[in-house]
Amino acid sequence: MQYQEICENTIEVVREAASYIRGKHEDRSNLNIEVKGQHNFVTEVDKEAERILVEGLSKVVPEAGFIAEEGTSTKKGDVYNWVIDPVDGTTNFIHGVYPFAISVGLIEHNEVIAGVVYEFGLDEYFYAWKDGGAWLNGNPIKVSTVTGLENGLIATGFPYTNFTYLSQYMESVEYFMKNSHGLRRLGSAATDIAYVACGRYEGFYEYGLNPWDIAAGILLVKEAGGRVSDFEGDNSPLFSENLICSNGNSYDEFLKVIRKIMLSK
Ligand code: 2AM
Ligand code: CA
Repeated sequence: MQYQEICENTIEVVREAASYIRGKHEDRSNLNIEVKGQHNFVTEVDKEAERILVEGLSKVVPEAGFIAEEGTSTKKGDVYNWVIDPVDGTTNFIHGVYPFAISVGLIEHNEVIAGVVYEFGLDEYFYAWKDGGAWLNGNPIKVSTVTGLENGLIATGFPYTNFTYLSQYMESVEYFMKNSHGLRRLGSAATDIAYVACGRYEGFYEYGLNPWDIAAGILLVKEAGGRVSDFEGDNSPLFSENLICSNGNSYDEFLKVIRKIMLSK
């Protein structure tokens, strides 16, 4: 497998889907919005964008299967699978606010080997391939070098449908309000994670995540020199449904805080 070539070909397929989504975003007045679950929406744009991605990516690695949010393909690969979110941040897309993003990762067994996050608001392509570093629009990116969460900006996603851990989560919000530069919640997990990779945020955490929200981001952060795990510290968090990621300098402190607050009671 030529990981770099796969990554470059993936970007071309993402460009096609992005061009379709951009056109639809300019004329959102007639969107056909369906409710998928509590506070969870899907539009015909998500579905058509996913169809474009599945069709294009099938040519990039023909033997690969798909784990795609809208279920366009149920093909499962023995070794390789694409993990796809055609629109991450659909609620933002519907309301006409940024960011929202396309997120595409390729996994070999359970390891992400190529990833692309394209964020529409700032027209930014974040991408990485295994052992090839992380990149933003052609330039290498690195996580920040800030030490200490109190000197950092932290991103998160609010629970929107799974409120099981809401009291612990609210405690974590209070903690970061008091012990960091601030807390941000932009509404697209893939974008948040890409922003950790390029050093804009020192850390990101959320529970109730799906693999397609985080697959590409996991590789971006690793290749940019940062660390990723679930709330327990397991560093293969793709299917864990919760994630922390941060720059290398702040990770140990971040994990300690999240573990203490989120896994209490
Ligand atoms: P989606 O737009 O692809 O569904 C984590 O917060 C992820 O949950 C988001 O990236 C978003 O991805 C999804 N999500 C779905 N509904 C949401 C909502 N009402 N608020 C926040 N995130 C939501
Ligand atoms: Ca989505």
